[in-house]
Amino acid sequence: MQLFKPVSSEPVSGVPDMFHLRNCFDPQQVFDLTQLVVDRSPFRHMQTPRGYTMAAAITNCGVVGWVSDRRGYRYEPIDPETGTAWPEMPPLLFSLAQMAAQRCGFDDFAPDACLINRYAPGKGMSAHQDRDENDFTQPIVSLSLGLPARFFVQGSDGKGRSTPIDLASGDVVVWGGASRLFYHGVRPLKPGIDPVTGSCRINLTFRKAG
Ligand code: MD3
Ligand code: FE
Repeated sequence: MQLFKPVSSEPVSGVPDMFHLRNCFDPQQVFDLTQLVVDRSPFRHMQTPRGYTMAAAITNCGVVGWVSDRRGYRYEPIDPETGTAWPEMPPLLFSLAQMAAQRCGFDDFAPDACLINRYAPGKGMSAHQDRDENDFTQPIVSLSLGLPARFFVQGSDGKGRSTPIDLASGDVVVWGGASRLFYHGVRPLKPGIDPVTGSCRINLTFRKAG
């Protein structure tokens, strides 16, 4: 079985080294693989270091998973909720992420972490950088499932005008290089019903953490 549908990768105008690959996997197949992860390490709302509760529910698969609590943000090999290792990254998802990266010029991407975010209607993610990984030469690959979302990218200082990107179920975004440390976020989700996920959006981000 092959998950990745060969597609064209469009450069995102105004954002260097960022690519949008539309409709490049079957959302039902990726949702089913995600469910296997969620059955073992359920979605939960983590606390931020400042004591807020994150709007998106999260879980992880892979050798390490991203966690947030009063002590800070970091990657951990053990799920703090279950006390055991995070579920294995499904090999089909690993190769989907690797092929998408390859298509955008990032060879040999070998993600060891996949952060899975789930958004309910009205929920989003405020502007932030992804900088808890050790090697910023490695890209990040994002898969969108379910309800559509408007994503924004703001540049390296988090100031100036933001570029909107509309993401649909089945879309992939790959970024690295000059845009790797750009500020970005997700606008609050509009309500709706998706045939695969129901009334939510799920995003998987594949990272090389270690
Ligand atoms: C562009 N997730 O988990 S993924 C995250 O849709 C996160 O759930 C969002 O941001 C989501 O950290 C967006 C797409 C994305 C991620 C990181 C980027 C785009 C980016 C970093 C720099 C520039
Ligand atoms: Fe991010």
